[in-house]
Amino acid sequence: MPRQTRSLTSLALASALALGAVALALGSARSLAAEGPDPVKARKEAMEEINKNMKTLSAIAKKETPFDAAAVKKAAGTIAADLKKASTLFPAGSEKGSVPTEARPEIWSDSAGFSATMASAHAAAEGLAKVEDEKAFLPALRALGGNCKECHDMYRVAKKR
Ligand code: ASC
Repeated sequence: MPRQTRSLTSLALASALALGAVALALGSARSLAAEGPDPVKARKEAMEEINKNMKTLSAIAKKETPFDAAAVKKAAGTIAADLKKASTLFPAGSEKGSVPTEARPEIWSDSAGFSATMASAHAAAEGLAKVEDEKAFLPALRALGGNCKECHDMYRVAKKR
């Protein structure tokens, strides 16, 4: 094969491979969008993990379990990570999902306010994770609980009683 033909052939081959890779990438992006986790489900899972870890922390507050800085760090660190994750799980268009949601429309109409309360809750969880002594534990837990409540009061549908 003349050298020029050979380089054209390898160019054609390289282009075909590159196009194939792009097609594969697009295909997997599309199936991710179609089959990827529902943000409503994912944010509910994050909130449930937060609730579970809040129970661990409130048991310490109620002296049902002894204060343990490592346990506090683990629970509050998990809550902080979940809050960070959850704050990305309210994209435009996720007002409804495949499961019922208690998210209020204010999350999207007042997204700056929503982001600010989420950021504040996240900071409170990080602060709680840094608590080393028992004296600082209750105030830090109350600060986080206050943030949870504030955000729920403004951005979560009121529970029926
Ligand atoms: C929790 C939980 C909440 C908050 C809130 C704090 O453990 O499930 O919704 O704490 O009660 O005020």
